[in-house]
Amino acid sequence: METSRIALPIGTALDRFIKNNQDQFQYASGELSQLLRDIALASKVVNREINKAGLIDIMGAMGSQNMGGEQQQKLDVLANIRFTRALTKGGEACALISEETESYVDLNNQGKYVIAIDPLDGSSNIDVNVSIGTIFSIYRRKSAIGLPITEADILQKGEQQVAAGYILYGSSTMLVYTTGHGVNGFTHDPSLGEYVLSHPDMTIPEHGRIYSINEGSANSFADEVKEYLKYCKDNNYTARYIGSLVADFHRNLLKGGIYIYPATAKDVNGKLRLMYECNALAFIAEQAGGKGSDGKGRILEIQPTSLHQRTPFYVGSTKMVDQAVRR
Ligand code: AFP
Repeated sequence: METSRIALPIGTALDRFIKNNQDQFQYASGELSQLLRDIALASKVVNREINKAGLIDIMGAMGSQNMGGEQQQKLDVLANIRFTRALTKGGEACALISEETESYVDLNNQGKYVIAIDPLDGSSNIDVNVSIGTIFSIYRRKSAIGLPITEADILQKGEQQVAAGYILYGSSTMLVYTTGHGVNGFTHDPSLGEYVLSHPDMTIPEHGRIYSINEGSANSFADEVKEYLKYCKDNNYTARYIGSLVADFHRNLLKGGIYIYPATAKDVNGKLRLMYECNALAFIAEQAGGKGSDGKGRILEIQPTSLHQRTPFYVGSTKMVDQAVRR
């Protein structure tokens, strides 16, 4: 009997993949690899906690609000602690921008990287056992090591990202990331406690038939957005909206589609955050052959002026984004 039939290969574990591909990275000194491993480890801890939600008292609201004035959930706070702790102890990051903290956290060390993170995105879905995610962007600091962190280190354009990724806590848990050399996806094998390469070299179809938008706010969309939605319906596209950005984005990445969060009467600049939601996903979309736009131009070229800046967001298959924003 062939040995492979009694011992199937497990594939490439994330650690091995990161190590094998370290040379692709312009500054291949190992810190970025370590940073990705720190994030992966923290995500496994968060994943473990999410899986126990419902059994222990970690569901529901904290009774406090985050920077956007939204109710913080206990798991938002817990995930923020887990990622902050992993990145602080790792020593590779000098500053952390998070949805959950008003100002950036100066990690006060010799780290070369600035991290922007939404530790737990889609928090309204936590209590109802629907997919949620983590989104992260990694930048190189601009100031010299040893000097205080400056605004130029923190407020960098998305095109300056050296790596970005997300973790999807879904029917399985996946980590998807790019260092600017394509996009690769890893599925968590709970029995091994490892992320294993399951989606090598991911590409998004140039065109798709899925549109993802919260149409409940349609009355206050701009006419161009209403027209695009009519176009989608006239062409028998399919509507899919989970309300967890990572999950909606991931599905559209695999199947082809567009995710839109436009300006609304309530959120005149859109709801989503440029620095720790849109930049990472726009970078991944581009690396997979897709596009990310604010309706006027490339998301990655926007110069942020504040940490929690919001932006309208159109992301996904190139032809769909072009069609949606040309109106
Ligand atoms: P929360 O994490 O605050 O629930 O926001 C989730 C999110 O930023 C994104 O994941 C969703 O796609 C979007 O908001 C959903 O917003 P609406 O409920 O307004 O559609």
